[in-house]
Amino acid sequence: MDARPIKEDAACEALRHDWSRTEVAEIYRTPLTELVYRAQTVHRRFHAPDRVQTCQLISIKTGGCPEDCAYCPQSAHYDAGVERQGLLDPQHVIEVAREATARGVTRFCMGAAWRQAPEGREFESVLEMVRGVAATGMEVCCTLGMLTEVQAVRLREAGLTAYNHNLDTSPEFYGSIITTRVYEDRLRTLAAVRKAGITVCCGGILGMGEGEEDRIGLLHQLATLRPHPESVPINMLVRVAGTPLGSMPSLDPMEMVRAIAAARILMPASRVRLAAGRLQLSPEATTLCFLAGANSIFVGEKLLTTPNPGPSEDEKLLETLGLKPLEPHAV
Ligand code: SAM
Ligand code: DTB
Ligand code: SF4
Repeated sequence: MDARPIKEDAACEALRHDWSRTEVAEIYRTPLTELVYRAQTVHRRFHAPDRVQTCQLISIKTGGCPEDCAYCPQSAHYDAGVERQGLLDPQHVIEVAREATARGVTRFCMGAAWRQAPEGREFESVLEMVRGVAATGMEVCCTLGMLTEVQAVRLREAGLTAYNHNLDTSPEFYGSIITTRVYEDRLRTLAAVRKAGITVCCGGILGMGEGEEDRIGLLHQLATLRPHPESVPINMLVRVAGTPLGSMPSLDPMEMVRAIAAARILMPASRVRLAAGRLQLSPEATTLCFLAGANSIFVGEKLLTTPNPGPSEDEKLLETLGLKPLEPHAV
């Protein structure tokens, strides 16, 4: 490897936040081999090309969510057969996190099927989980729905390092997927997270029936956030029976490759995560996603409620490709 990764702060000048939608469209529509070549070139300037961060998810509160996100098996508006589960016991969550560190996981993400983070006893329990997970030395991420500025500060004080809150799709397509909140609500929570000094994890979902223009619109929104989200999850829709998107036609995996490559070029210093949907990708398509600049995956048998490739499958893939998990603390 002749290109040394450069540090994020040193590279800040190279980062642009003023991308026009036309520029994003031009990048997205570049012939695929050229696009992947450009993305890989950028990737090597900013990141160690042989490292992939492994992150683990846990659903700390499952199902019964009042929002109507059309993709989501946890929405109370649909019956996707997800068993509801109240907030887990903090000690149990901390134990699962400790086990994850032993497997080389360096980021632990706690997800809750809430419209917004609650106040009171349940929020205190989440803070206890954050403190316990932070003590393992892993990056600690939560995704709890909308947050107030005060809640964001309290999470930061408990040791939260990242908050996941996805924009999901373009502003134009958003209303076809979710009616119980608006894009602006998402942006407001993202601003509260930033203000509290927590890093932002923000991305979207492909394969929901959106057009190419919507994928471009999502990338444009993400790449014009200032600063860029430190982590950008690109999810491929997991089609769950019982949700309105349960029988969507399958997405061409090359759209995942294009979106990841474009994200890498637009947000060079960010960690781009090949998130949900890996079970629907062949090893070859997954490899192309890594080549396009993805440098993080979720590991473990389950995402929040849906299956994910198991540890043996992932270990085999990473070994075949010669990719190594990110070292602890080497963020
Ligand atoms: N309730 C919180 C919220 O929506 O922000 C946190 C949990 S929610 C399950 C986290 C993210 O998971 C969503 O923003 C969405 O991007 C992703 N997600 C949910 N269901 C999915 C599916 N079926 N396929 C792919 N991604 C999905
Ligand atoms: C993200 O962008 N994807 C993860 C994480 N952030 C929270 C969630 C994927 C959920 C997939 C559907 C499920 O398992 O319920
Ligand atoms: Fe609720 Fe989050 Fe699912 Fe939407 S994505 S229904 S907010 S759990």
